[in-house]
Amino acid sequence: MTLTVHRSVCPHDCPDCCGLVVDVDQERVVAVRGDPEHGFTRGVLCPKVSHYERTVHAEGRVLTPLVRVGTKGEGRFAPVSWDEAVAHVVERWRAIVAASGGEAILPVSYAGTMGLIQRNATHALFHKLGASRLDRGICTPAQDAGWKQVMGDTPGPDPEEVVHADLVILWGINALATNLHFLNLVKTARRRGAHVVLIDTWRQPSAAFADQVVLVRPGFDGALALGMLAVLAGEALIDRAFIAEHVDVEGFAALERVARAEHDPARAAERCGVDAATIAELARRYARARAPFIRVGGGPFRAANGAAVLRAMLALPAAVGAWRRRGAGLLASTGTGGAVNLAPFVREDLLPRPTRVISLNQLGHALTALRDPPVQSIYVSHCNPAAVCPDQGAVLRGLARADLFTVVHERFLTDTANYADVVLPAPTMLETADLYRSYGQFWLQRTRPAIAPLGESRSNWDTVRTLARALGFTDEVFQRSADEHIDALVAQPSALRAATDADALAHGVPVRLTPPRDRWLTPTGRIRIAPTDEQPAFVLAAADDVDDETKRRYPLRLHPTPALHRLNSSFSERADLIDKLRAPRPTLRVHPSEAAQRALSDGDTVVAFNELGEARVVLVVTDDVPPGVAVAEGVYSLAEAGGPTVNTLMSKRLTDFGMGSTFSDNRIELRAAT
Ligand SMILES: Nc1nc2c(c(=O)[nH]1)N[C@H]1C(S)=C(S)[C@@H](COP(=O)(O)OP(=O)(O)OC[C@H]3O[C@@H](n4cnc5c(=O)[nH]c(N)nc54)[C@H](O)[C@@H]3O)O[C@H]1N2
Ligand SMILES: Nc1nc2c(c(=O)[nH]1)N[C@H]1C(S)=C(S)[C@@H](COP(=O)(O)OP(=O)(O)OC[C@H]3O[C@@H](n4cnc5c(=O)[nH]c(N)nc54)[C@H](O)[C@@H]3O)O[C@H]1N2
Ligand code: SF4
Ligand SMILES: [Mo]
Repeated sequence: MTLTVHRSVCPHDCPDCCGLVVDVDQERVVAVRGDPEHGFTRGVLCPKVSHYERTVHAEGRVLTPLVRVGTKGEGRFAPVSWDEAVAHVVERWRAIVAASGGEAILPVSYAGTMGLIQRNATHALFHKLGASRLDRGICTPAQDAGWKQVMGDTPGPDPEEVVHADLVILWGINALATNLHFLNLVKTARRRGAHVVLIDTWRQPSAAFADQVVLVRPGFDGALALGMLAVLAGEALIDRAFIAEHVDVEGFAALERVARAEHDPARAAERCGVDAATIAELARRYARARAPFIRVGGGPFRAANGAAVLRAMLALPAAVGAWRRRGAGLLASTGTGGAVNLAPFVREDLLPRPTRVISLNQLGHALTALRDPPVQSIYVSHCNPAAVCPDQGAVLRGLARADLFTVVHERFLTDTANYADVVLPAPTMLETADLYRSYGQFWLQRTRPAIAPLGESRSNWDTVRTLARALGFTDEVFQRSADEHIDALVAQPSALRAATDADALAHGVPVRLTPPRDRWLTPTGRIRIAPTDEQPAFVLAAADDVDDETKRRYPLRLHPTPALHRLNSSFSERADLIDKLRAPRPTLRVHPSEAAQRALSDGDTVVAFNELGEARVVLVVTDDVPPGVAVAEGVYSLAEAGGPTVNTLMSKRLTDFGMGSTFSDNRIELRAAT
């Protein structure tokens, strides 16, 4: 056996963005290991990716183009050549554009791969076609919007500095499953004496690594943050010198007044469910810490008041002047977008006119209700909307439409691919070239294929080029290979890359970005705490704002959350990982009192329902979840669930800012399955 060794990067939607070392024996990947020379991930991988060769060479890989021979959803296909598949797609698209205009076509893509080239490959083509545009805001745009309102374009703090923290607050993040390498750094900090607090709605698995667990009422983190601020203000724990120098003084004073007048610990406790003494103690501990580091996840911001909640949290590091101290601050996303300007690749200028924008969170509505023109074709790439979108009932009704022409570019026959008219075969990241930046650390890395694309699979970008050629598009953007685009992208100047070694980057070595640390990238050059136009009352206005009748009918707040052995809907091809899941079938975790009230027991198959639909789940009765909350771990396929999943219970409602999903903000009721 003659092994060749290659460097690569994990492409999944995970803040860690691990560096990989790949062993190849004659076009067969035999091992995937962590890259010990990667400064953030240091040779460690999660259990999903440490045997990625099993995914690359999985039996279920789609290796040729396919056309549907069964009914939609059934997943019966026959192989065809690329030429036939492409001719069929182009013929249908030309007819649709001629009859209804480009907006009748909608590209649907998201985070199956995070590589900048493959993830953004489809934009130029669909801009050129004049298609409808997708707003991809299924993940954390409300969090991003809240950050932007307060911190502008300022990058987040460096997660590697958390080892210097003496207080770490994991706020609505399931780090054991979702941010493993950061959690390892938190463990180091803890060994050095840091106090670790977990603030969540349930005792999730990361609680094992915390000294203190604070359970908050879903949606009321803003009330908790303002309660803490009221204590800081009342007990003279605010860093006035920092405020005077770095913060919008009037805005802060306004928020402080509101906090003191309306959010004293007693009132905050009533709202957020954390007792007043704990709020006060947490505030004092925060103020007295030398280096308090807050790491937030996604859960608290996938709610109607998502952006407002982050704004309230961001008042805390400003109040105590944490930002200027090593190992302190608040990390939501590292904000490395400035490292690579994608405009020359995405080519928004190719749009003949500004076409309509459709939210990925409202895909079901778009496919079933939109007119002028109705959506007549979708092109799905690195996304599995049938499994991951809210309002799943509408999504599946839409995908089942006989007159919807659906093209899916995929590695596996996913729930979405099963509804396709045409499936095109996609490679894994080990078969393509790309450039990776992370949203959870500050490393940038370029990759080249470790093996050739398996079977007839073609990368997202090569597929776009194939389609562009067949459509007669001759623009230069479509002429260049992925590597040529990467060369051009990294040749552009960027402040974050100013100190990086271009040669190392070119050779696939992970390189460190250096974000500016000396200023606030806001319009005023100061941290902007309380936007005068959207006053602090906003924090509570939208928290759990449903009427009493709805609360009575649907008493449980549903919290979907990732599973350690899945990455969103990915990895269902892996029997070894399914065996490791906490449950092979979808479960719902509830408190013993909730089960008892409904005469339900642990292990029962139950129906979870609300006005949107019904999903069958296996009940797990546990003290880890407080009354009033129901936790659904992991994304399961329709086949695994035996029908609709909990996504059918999630509404298409959007967040206060950023058009984000409201996955954490849905109510349900349970009954025994008959
Ligand atoms: N119930 C529930 N629903 C959720 C969530 C949850 O926690 N629970 N999380 C939500 C969140 S936060 C997110 S971000 C979304 C994620 O939603 P998605 O981004 O849709 O989910 P993934 O499973 O990461 O990726 C989708 C597909 O991309 C394919 N893929 C991977 N690489 C490539 C490639 O190079 N080319 C092509 N063409 N395809 C590729 C994979 O095979 C996979 O089927 O899900 C959301 N939905
Ligand atoms: N293993 C694995 N890793 C993943 C993923 C995966 O599917 N599997 N998905 C990836 C993706 S796309 C994303 S976006 C991230 C998400 O990673 P996380 O942010 O860690 O996960 P979430 O489930 O979005 O939210 C974390 C916690 O927020 C809690 N929560 C919900 N509502 C509230 C609230 O009102 N207040 C508070 N305080 N907590 C609340 C949830 O109960 C949950 O425990 O993980 C990424 N990494
Ligand atoms: S999923 Fe996350 S932790 Fe696992 S290998 Fe990929 S980047 Fe690393
Ligand atoms: Mo996400």
